[in-house]
Amino acid sequence: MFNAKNRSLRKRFLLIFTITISFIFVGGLSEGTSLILDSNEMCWILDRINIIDAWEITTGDPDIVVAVIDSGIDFSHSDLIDNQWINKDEKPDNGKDDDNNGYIDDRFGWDFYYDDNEPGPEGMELYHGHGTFVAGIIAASMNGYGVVGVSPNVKVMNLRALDKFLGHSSYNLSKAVNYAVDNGADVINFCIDGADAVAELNASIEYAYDNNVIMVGSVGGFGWTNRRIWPREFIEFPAAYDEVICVSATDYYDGYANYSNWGYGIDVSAPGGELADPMIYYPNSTWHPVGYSQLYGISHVPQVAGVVALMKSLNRSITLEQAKEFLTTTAVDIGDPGYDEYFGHGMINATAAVLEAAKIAETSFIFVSLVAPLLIGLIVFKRRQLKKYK
Ligand SMILES: [Ca+2]
Ligand SMILES: [Ca+2]
Ligand SMILES: [Ca+2]
Ligand SMILES: [Ca+2]
Repeated sequence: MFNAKNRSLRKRFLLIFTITISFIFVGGLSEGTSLILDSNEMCWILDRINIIDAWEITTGDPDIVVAVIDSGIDFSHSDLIDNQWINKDEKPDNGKDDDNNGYIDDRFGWDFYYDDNEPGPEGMELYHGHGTFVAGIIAASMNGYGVVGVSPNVKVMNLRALDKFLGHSSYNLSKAVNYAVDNGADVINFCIDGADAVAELNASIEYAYDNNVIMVGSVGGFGWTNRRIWPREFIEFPAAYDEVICVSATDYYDGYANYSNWGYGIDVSAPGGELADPMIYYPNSTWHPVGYSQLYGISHVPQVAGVVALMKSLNRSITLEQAKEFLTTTAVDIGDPGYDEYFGHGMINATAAVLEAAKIAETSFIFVSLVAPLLIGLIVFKRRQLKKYK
């Protein structure tokens, strides 16, 4: 009698548990995001990649981290200040490596060029504009002013590896990649070309891949080079690695940007702007030392990295292979019909790609919320039955 009552209580508990968990997860997934968006924040590039409806699904999870390996980011910028990755286990300015990661006082990332703990501006150096611009394309805040990034709620890890002339050593790049992996990055953005595939960098790229850190890079190119005059039919490292999603740049009219390299191996394309009237045709983003600026040729990579960050926000375990599949199968075909050597599979479609990622997220939510509790219930039931007949 007592046992039967106990059993029915247990069954009832399992049922309530299952229903509650289901509502928590289904509720969490379908909850709409309130958008505080001013239409002036929307640069034309965001229309081209069809982002608006993706933001109804997610504007990014603050636990997702995109490492920007670049010239350093000015996080005192009011449109970026909320999205700075902070190494919480590291106490600043005490001269100690509190989290024991090999870097002293790396509260806000690391400067791999000067090998110090200040990756952002220490003065008014213009070269920090590059990294600041990239960070804004990824994650400028949706706050009603300035600009807005593709994934405005994720965090950006500031890893400076470029020198004052935006050049770099592949050795510093490899150290920055290792740092990103070891300190919790989910995505790495390379607005960098011309790296050498040295052994250290090969190993770091493999290390990031093995730890499911998704990397995005540029096919490469020089701003002043017209491809018709000086053909540049090759993909530069790090984008040339199989483990890095390779992105080419489009112009204002969705044509091929004439400063960009090309070649088979490009996965997708995204708007990079063009060498014409800057006020109309250049993408707009956050800048250092002042406010905002227009620049062509570097926005294509961070837009794709931002979309990958949105996908990871729905399900952190999404792999490179899945991210590539979602991006390439939903891309809008431009240029010659089908895959081509200028646009790869085509212009990214942020909303469609994020919807694909949401399907995976739903499947795992359904497993956790419905299937898993039922399985547990079944096991408990079977065990009790076995005990009864012993
Ligand atoms: Ca440290
Ligand atoms: Ca410290
Ligand atoms: Ca803003
Ligand atoms: Ca095509």
